[in-house]
Amino acid sequence: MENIYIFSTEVMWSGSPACKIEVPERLTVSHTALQEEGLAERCVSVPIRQATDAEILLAHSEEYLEAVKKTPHMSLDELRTFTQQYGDVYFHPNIYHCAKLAIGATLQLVDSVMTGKVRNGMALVRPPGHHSQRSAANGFCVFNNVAIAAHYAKKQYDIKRVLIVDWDVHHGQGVQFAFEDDPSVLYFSWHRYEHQGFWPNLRESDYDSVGKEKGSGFNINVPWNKVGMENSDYLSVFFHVLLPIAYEFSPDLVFVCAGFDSAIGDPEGHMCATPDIFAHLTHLLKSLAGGKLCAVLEGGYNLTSLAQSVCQTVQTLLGDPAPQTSELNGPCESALESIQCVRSAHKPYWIRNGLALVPDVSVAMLCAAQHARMSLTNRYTPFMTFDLDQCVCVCVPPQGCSDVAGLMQAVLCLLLPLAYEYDPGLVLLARGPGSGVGKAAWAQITSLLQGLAQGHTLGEEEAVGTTAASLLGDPAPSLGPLGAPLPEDMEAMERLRQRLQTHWGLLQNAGEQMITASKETYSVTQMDNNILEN
Ligand code: Q6P
Ligand code: ZN
Repeated sequence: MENIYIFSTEVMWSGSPACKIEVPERLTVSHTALQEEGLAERCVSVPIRQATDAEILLAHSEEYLEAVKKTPHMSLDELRTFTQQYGDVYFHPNIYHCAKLAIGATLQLVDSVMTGKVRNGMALVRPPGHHSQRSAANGFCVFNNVAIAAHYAKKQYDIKRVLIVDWDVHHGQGVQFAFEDDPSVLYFSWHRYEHQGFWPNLRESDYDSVGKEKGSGFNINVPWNKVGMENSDYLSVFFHVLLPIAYEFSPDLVFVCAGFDSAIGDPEGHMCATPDIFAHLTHLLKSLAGGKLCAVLEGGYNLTSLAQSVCQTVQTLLGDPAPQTSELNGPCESALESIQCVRSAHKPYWIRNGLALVPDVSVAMLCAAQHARMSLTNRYTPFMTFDLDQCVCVCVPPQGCSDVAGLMQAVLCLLLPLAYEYDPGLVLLARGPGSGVGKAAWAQITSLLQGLAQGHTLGEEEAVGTTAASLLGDPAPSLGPLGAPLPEDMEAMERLRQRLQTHWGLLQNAGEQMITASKETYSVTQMDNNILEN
């Protein structure tokens, strides 16, 4: 099984004076870069097709489809008038044709992934889709490629839960509106917002739009209220917002609205995240849904940054190790504020943390050995250490390990942030005897940690089978929807997170006020002290 990419060779409008950035070169530079990096030849190329009317109608009204159908026959004047009823979109006589191919390519990708022909893939298409609504074009988008594809996948393959991750720098309000009251589709978007000062300037793009009715809790907006967000800010949101919820949700299929205007140098986004961050974002998402991931191009207007980001994404989809991260620290103040707001808006629905973690043990090997020796009587059993000379030792209580929900929340909210910031050269994986960590959870942990140390991971003991499969790039099996961890585990983890966040910025997920309030609520127990003294 291999990865695929799909490339629409049809050239869309060129040189439209109205639109200086959404240009055909976006596709050609991406494609050329994939060829030059030797990535294109490692992919399976799948023929594209046109979408049918019935498929378009999965997300659009009949009136709107009929109206767009007329555009190829319009005069330039008529096109201009037609265009003016929508926001920031430019109709060209050829765009209806291209839009049908963009959907068709996306659906071919879904079919290839769902039938197991390939493991995952990326569709390089124009025009993009995430702003398009039931009866309206918007923001360069005619039809909503990903919304149609999500409907299509649910219908065609009897899928129960779909996750859509929109890392484009603009809010995909079209996708939000399409699934707002639908609990079977979880939509996540981060976007440049600046307190509603940035396009599309919608009140509905803020963190408090969490979904409606039955879909409450299934819409996640992370507004960026400042420009200049960096790798640490993006990772923080993944660790403290998206991944904990996504694991609890347990999707059967993941879509990425893969816009790269969230990368450095983009004239729209004005963000500072580097192209290699997309390797990590991709890697982290590959652990969900048994690796079934469909990335679909949206924005990205700095041609250099775009091409590099596309390569990072495809390379990671192909299973190459993600590049080493460096200089990670905590999120900036504004990002932290957004994270805190989203987390509290979603508290009623999600975000349940669990378990405990031991920091800062220079004699971690001793500690690990000691814990292993005492594993029958000791409440805590180490399950992993990393780096040789300055180890960090993470421990989980035996009863907590059978609680997969708690274990995974600890991994996502404590272990990953800490590990990413620490930036180890080597990851050693060890499951102590009687740790209680099940095979599936272990595979997940192994797979997630392979985003570190350029994938240099050493496993050991009887977990060899699971670890080896994961090291070979087999997707970790899904754990299924996770329930709530034990309350005492949640408290223990929150205490430790708070204590450690002064040294590890990536552990931060709340502002000063919240930290102080929680400190009063929780007192340090003797058990915690024992662990820390060890
Ligand atoms: C940006 C429109 C408006 C400027 C103010 C899938 C990709 C995108 C499109 C952004 C449209 N700029 N008049 O769409 O999200 O990158
Ligand atoms: Zn965009």
